[in-house]
Amino acid sequence: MAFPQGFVWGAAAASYQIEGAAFEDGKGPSVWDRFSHRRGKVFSGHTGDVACDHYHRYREDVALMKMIGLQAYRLSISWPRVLPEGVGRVNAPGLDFYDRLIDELLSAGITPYVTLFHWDYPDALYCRGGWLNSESPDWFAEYTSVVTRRLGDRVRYWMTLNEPAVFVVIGHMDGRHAPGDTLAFDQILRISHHALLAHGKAVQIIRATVPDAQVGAAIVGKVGIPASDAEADVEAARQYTFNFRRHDLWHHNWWSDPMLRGEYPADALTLFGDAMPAIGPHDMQIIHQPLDFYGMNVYNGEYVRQGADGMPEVLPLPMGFPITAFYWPVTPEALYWGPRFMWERYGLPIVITENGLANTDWISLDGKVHDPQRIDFTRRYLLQLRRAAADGVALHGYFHWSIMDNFEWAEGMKQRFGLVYVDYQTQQRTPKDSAYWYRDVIASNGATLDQPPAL
Ligand code: IFM
Repeated sequence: MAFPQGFVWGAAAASYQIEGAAFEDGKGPSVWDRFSHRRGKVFSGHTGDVACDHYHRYREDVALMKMIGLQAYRLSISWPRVLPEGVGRVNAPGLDFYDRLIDELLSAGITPYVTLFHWDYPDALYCRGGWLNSESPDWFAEYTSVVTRRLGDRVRYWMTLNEPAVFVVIGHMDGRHAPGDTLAFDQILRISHHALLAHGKAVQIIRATVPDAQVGAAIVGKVGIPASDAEADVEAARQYTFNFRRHDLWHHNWWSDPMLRGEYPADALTLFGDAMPAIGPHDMQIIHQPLDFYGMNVYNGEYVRQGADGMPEVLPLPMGFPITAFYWPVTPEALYWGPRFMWERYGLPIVITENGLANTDWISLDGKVHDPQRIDFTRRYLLQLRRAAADGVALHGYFHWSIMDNFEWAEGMKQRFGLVYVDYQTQQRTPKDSAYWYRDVIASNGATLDQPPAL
């Protein structure tokens, strides 16, 4: 059985994680350039200064994408590479890089899907208050306009923000990601509101500058997986996914209800009370812009049943449950229930903007990289996604995270997520077994998922 006709097969990466050239060709510093150089912030002092050197090796990387048969590639733009001070002066060599990359992709027959913000925020703007500053949505709108006016004649698919829950909370409240702040919850809600306004303004700019644009965002959040087929457990998993019981923003609908319904979830507003920032009379209208697809990053979920008190209850994982090198549980059903719940709630075609496995891959004595776990992980998840399509969920496409090993934020180069192995000393690329396996999956539009892979 194949995926629906027209389903898009891709892979993804992000600017700071692969580009390198962190201080070249007029690029301004980002908060990640600063943070990764602070002692003790990133595993073993790793930085993205060079990363995969994609800035210089993008032609080789696009050739690898073509070899794998990717139909689409999700990339992100480094804001300070394009606008070193975040606003104002445009850095021509920075913009030229993306111009060349897009042309290279198109000439390889690969459709670019561009994310405007995947966390490398201009340090110059951070020094002006960053996302706390009420001007920050306008800064993002200005940046968006510079990018879309240059690339919009060739790029049709756009995403505004990647995983706002992560850069807002892990970056500004937990301090484990750049910029490394530990702000109070009311400040976090203010940042979150500004990020949503930035999204809305950016969508308006994209619509005004790109003919026939297809626009979304890439959201991450809890996914409840019903512990059984019983309707009570399905409902408990749905409630767990969408209902607010604690002061956390790790719910899809914290971001997507304002974007797609023009309102914050009512239970969250009650719970957060006075911590909420003042909301301007037109704010929700600005945030609530029509979108074309629902982008979601899915790595795992939690098994939920209806508890004795009628409330959702998360089941503890049994001892020895499969986990990735990141210690994330392997829960393939998340790629069934996540898309299904979002489709039910928002009615937009789903794009899996990220999904993949962190592993401890290395080059074997035979010179190849054998990664049977990645193949098995991806096969299990994709079979669940295909089940969602069979059950009527409209699916647009799937982007594997990641095309190549890269700088995994606070984990540095410790976690390898790539279909292509990168030797960070030599910058040599080696497609892993999973790259060849994924090539066959793409070529068959998913039909080969039924065949046990030759391991
Ligand atoms: O590498 C990250 C990516 O930047 C955002 N989503 C999750 C991935 C794996 O942690």
